[in-house]
Amino acid sequence: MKINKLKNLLILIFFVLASISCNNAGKNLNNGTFIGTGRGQNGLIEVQIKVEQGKIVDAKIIKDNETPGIADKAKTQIIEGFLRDQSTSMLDVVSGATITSNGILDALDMAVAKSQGYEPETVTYHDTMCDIVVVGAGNAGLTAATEAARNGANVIVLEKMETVGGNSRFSTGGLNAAYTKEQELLGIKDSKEQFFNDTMKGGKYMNDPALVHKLVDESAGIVEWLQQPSIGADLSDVGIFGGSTNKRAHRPKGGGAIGAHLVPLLHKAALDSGAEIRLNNRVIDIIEENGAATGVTVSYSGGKYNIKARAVIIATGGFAANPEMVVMYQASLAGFGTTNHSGATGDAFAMVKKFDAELTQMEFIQIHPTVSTSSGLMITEAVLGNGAILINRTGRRFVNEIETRDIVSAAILRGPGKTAFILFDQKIRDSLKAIENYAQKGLLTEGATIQELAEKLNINEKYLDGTLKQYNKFVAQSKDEDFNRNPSSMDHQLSTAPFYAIEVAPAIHHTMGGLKINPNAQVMRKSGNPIPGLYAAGEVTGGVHGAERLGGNAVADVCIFGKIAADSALKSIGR
Ligand code: MEZ
Repeated sequence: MKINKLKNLLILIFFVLASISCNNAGKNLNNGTFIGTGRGQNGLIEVQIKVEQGKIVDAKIIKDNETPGIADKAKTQIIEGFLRDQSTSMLDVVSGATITSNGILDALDMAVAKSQGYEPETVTYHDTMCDIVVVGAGNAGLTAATEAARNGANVIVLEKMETVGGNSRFSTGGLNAAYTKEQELLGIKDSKEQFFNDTMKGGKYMNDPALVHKLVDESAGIVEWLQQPSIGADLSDVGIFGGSTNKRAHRPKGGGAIGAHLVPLLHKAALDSGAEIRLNNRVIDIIEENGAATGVTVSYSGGKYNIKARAVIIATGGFAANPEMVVMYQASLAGFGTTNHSGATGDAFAMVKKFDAELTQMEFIQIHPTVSTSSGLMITEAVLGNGAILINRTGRRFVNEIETRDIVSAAILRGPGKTAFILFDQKIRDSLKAIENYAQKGLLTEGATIQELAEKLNINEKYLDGTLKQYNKFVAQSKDEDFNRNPSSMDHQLSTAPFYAIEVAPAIHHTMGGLKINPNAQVMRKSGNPIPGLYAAGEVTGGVHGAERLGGNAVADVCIFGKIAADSALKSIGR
């Protein structure tokens, strides 16, 4: 137990340092040669790093079975970036080679962690028991673990990856909540009813209304819960994403990325509350006795073991990084890249078959419209929400930029070259911290004037100039006569030089379908009854978002239903 606590602490320190600054990650390194492994497209990838005087002086891939071609670009680009930054924290996957890229990044993380004294292989696990097992340490799992442990349950969290955070590590946008103190302070008028209606409309009314009511009703509460001093989140800035009538996406001051903010805080809160987090521990089976979930079987580098538990919470995320499963449910998405981390492979679905659990709406898979074509990095919808426009290669707007993602993605894919440019000015850059991350990565094309930008983008400058004049007129009159864009996302005229553009195209982002749950986060059987002892939260579930999820509703979903799953599990065990 002590070794696990120490391990958790070391990982937490590593994660916090890595998330504060890419340069800090090198400060704790011990000299020597360290090997790390990650899972690529065709098996394990092995990397070796060399540390001298606390600095990484060499890094190379020493074993892999990746298919030559685009994977080579990922190998070169990531290793070069890693040596330059001395960390993986600011590196992105290479478009078209997501699984390979994530495998290399995971392997480098492991080698760095080892150079900091963390040796996962030294820990041995045995059969054990606890009150609540949480499967997955993204924000849904970490929220559930925090809530369960601080209410007295003995909690073990099992995470198959090397680090906590799952996809939540990459979420940038915000957490949708209505009727909050933060909105009131900013003079934003909103209502739970409007939030409910927007979410149902975005989901094409295919959502489970009972789950949406729960999401909406608990949203202001979760903003408070996350901001309580013992967790310490800052959700004081409020923006808007596609499909929302009002500004309700809560995020850190200045528009910083919400994932990098919440993951370390929830990780620390879970550990402080007494939850034990076991990384590199993959759940391979859920134990069933008389129809109830009573524990899990876990696989790790030292073998297999069982944990008996009084309740199991599944928080394993979606399946957007499993191309076979994506195509099985939605053939039209063959060949699309993904914004997801490599662990989002939908492992839970096979494990719940024996319970006769119902899977719902698996065919509803979201593509995010604005993923950088040069880096594969998702460009947050907050850039559009804060006032940027989308233009095509003729320099013209072609869609209401803050429509739902299916509509914006389809419009981009209909256009010339199937890509578009997000265009904004210095004022919008100043309004959103997340943009600095894109600037540091060299994703911005900059023009001192609109003419210069047009030239760099190879776009007719007269058309581009005309587009901006027209859009600025719409901002001034607070009415978009061309595409009827929501004026809440038209705060600024695009007139403050310099001007910027990022080329983007759609990629798979979120799997809306999954385990059917009731509003208490109990997993449902096909018969319509809840499965005793089995709870689920976050992207592994289906029904909250219907056919299309609104930006900002995922972070709300994972935190709200993570907490609900814990509360229901606590109740079932009499805590
Ligand atoms: O909820 C999301 O997926 C989201 C807001 C993503 C983003 O564009 O930042």
